Amino acid sequence: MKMGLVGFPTVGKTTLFNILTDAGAATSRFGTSARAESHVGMARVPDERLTRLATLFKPKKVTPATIEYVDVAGLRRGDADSGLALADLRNADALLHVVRAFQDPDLVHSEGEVNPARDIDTMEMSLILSDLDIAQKRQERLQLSIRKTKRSEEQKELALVERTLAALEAEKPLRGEVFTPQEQKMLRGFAFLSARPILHLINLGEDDIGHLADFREHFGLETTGNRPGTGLLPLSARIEQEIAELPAADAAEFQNDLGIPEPCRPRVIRASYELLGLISFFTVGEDECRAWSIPRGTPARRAAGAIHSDIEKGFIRAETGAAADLLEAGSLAALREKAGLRLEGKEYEVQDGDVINFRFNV
Ligand SMILES: Nc1nc2c(ncn2[C@@H]2O[C@H](COP(=O)(O)OP(=O)(O)O)[C@@H](O)[C@H]2O)c(=O)[nH]1
Ligand SMILES: [Mg+2]
Repeated sequence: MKMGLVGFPTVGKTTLFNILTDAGAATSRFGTSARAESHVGMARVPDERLTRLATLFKPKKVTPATIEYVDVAGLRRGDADSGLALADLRNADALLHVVRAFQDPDLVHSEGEVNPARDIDTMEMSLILSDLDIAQKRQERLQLSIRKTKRSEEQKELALVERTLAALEAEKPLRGEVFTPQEQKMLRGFAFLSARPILHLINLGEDDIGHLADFREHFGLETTGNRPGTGLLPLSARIEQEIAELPAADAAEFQNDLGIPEPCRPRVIRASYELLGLISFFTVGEDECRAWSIPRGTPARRAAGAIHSDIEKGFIRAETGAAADLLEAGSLAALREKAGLRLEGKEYEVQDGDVINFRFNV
């Protein structure tokens, strides 16, 4: 799964991208041009359960779940090139919007004075306008083509496109609209950006770090997080970057002094995972302990496909237990003895934290 970082220039996107992925991309006080290349990096999803399973099995290899982050060049309003940056985002499954809340008199903000609530609305509006453009073009084409041939599929699609247009013209992001699975399939090709779930990261300054707990009231964001498919999370990229560069003991002390309960890296990655609607199941053994990502609600047989299509095709049963129970029992044998392992069929809905051994025919 892929998350795209969006945001105005010099708001801290690349700083954050580096914290999340260790990719070491260059930050800039001047903002990158819209033609600059995007950075792509992988983040390992921190999972206490996997760490503990690994101490139990001592495998040769421990493989966490991952999320891909894409840091695209900053968007400038009215910039003809911003279409390019947006195009880069259309492959992303969800968006991470970095919002500047830090003050820095030497660093001019492209949107004027620092105002996170305004930036969030402006960014949403850019996404809506870009989708509107796509929907209008499609509407015109469909109308032309229907005049010639009157194909019923095209008429169905036109009705759907017009529904999206109505929402977009009312300045409503598409993530708030309800579409049937069939409609979602029809819409997939449009890659509408306002339909993506979005996580707004409020990048606090050194002076504002005391507002980690009350940032909503402080910046007038009381209701923003209640919008559909929308998450909100405060952090200070600059401080986190400094913490990441310190030796572990000093880092913990510095973090404590500032009143930061937990580093932002695991918080952001976990929030991303949640926003993407993902859960993890585990496979365990002496060779490898591994976390696998699947969308919440995935039946066992399809979940097997995350590992290999042959296991999905030849699926017989899923021998399943909970990681917490396995950790408590101390071994698979002990868990089996306590009747903590069940045989589940293909329709079983895999739960977050399941440890699964798939039985299959090849
Ligand atoms: N004062 C301050 N500066 C920051 C903070 N976060 C990022 N910056 C600075 O803003 C500039 C742009 O950061 P960068 O991550 O390249 O932003 P991007 O253009 O959004 O990718 C760099 O000089 C950063 O050091 C912050 O929390 N406080
Ligand atoms: Mg950048």
